[in-house]
Amino acid sequence: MRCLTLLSLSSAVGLALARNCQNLTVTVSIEGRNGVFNVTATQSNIEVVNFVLDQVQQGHNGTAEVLEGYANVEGTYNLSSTYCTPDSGPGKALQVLTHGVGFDRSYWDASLNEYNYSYVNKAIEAGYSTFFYDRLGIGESSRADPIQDIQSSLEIASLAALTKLLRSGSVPGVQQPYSKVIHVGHSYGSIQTYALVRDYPELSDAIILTGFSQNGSFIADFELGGNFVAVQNSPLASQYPAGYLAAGSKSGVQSNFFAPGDFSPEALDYAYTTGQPVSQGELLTQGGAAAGVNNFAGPVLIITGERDVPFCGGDCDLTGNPNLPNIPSSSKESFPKASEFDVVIVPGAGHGLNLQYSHVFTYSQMLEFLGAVGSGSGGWEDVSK
Ligand SMILES: *[C@@H]1O[C@H](CO)[C@@H](O)[C@H](O)[C@H]1NC(C)=O
Ligand SMILES: *[C@@H]1O[C@H](CO)[C@@H](O)[C@H](O)[C@H]1NC(C)=O
Ligand SMILES: *[C@@H]1O[C@H](CO)[C@@H](O)[C@H](O)[C@H]1NC(C)=O
Ligand SMILES: *[C@@H]1O[C@H](CO)[C@@H](O)[C@H](O)[C@H]1NC(C)=O
Ligand SMILES: *[C@@H]1O[C@H](CO)[C@@H](O)[C@H](O)[C@H]1NC(C)=O
Ligand SMILES: CC(=O)N[C@H]1CO[C@H](CO)[C@@H](O)[C@@H]1O
Repeated sequence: MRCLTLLSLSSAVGLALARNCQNLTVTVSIEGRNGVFNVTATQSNIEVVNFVLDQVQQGHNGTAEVLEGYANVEGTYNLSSTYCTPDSGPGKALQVLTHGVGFDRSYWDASLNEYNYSYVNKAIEAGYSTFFYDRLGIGESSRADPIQDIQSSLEIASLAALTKLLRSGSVPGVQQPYSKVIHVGHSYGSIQTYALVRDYPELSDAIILTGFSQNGSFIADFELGGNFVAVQNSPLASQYPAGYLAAGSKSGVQSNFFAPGDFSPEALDYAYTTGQPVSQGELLTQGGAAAGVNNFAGPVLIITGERDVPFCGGDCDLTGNPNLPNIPSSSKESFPKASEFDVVIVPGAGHGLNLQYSHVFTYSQMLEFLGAVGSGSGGWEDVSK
């Protein structure tokens, strides 16, 4: 299926932005070293809350307490995706976008307010192609066991396999191999992007980690604040098996993704009605996945809302350490070889950056960063590399 979308832009120039988008199914054959957990799929809201309470006990590692060992999980899975180029043809580089918990790939191209919040539109306008996909187990992508299969390791393997296919021009519908690929994540998608370039540094030319830090002290706020219920008791019941947790209320979504004063009620409605659940396997494995020294040698931008709950406990600027300007900056030590390492804190923003008023600032910072690191020899349009 192919379709041309014409979008009127409220930009100063008042031009019509033409983009060419196509939905694609990409099949990946992958293997991950997953945890084996002594956990059963939650069947009721009470079991969901019990699961969360087992995860968040202070001084405990709830994951280690149910970990029995590791096993290789392998399989062939479909990733439901959307590929967009400027109307004029393939962009100067391809941005691969990985969404976080609570959303599917539409997070990057929200129809809210006539696509006014769409990051994809901004990236296309700046001359990039974009590829965004539903993570394994989410949205229209393949399902598998939500505890033993849908975990960080297998999902990171899927992002690596997808990137290799895109780089070699082996995805039917993607007209050309891209020699320059940028990876952008949000939240859990940033965790996976971090792991991707740690484990396969050659697969990316630049990364942007949005809604991210490596400080794991605040994940309990997110798990409790989400007011999670069993997916069986949510509007998504027919689309997911037991073992997924869904937001139990709009207030849970507000606590986790929106900061006071930075959003419209319509944006909160949109996030709630388009929301997607999280698997128990993901909750068990997200904490440990963005650890370890990262020898990625390309440019790195971390951009996080000042009032981000899961990664900053609601205040990224309060570190108690005069040498650390904000919590995400502690990742500088994790990237000893990065050619560029920048951190931007979005004033007044919560965790769900793309759906808040501050998205205008967020996107301009992201695209400015890419413009700066992609200029000159070896830059995005230089295909000699
Ligand atoms: C791609 O799939 C999404 C999700 O099903 C749908 O909303 C969208 O309209 C499709 N886009 C195109 C270009 O077909
Ligand atoms: C699995 O967990 C249950 C409690 O939830 C416990 O009774 C059982 O002994 C555990 N099994 C193993 C093999 O650890
Ligand atoms: C992937 O999707 C194709 C159709 O697009 C289908 O034929 C195939 O069975 C699917 N594979 C899996 C692993 O779901
Ligand atoms: C908790 O335990 C898991 C499994 O051993 C490990 O991967 C993770 O890094 C640990 N988390 C912390 C914060 O120590
Ligand atoms: C996380 O951030 C808090 C607040 O700045 C700080 O007290 C704590 O030491 C940090 N933890 C880690 C593991 O960096
Ligand atoms: C990305 C974008 O164009 N955002 C605009 C959405 O609409 C608000 C006001 O309605 C503008 O301030 C943003 O610039």
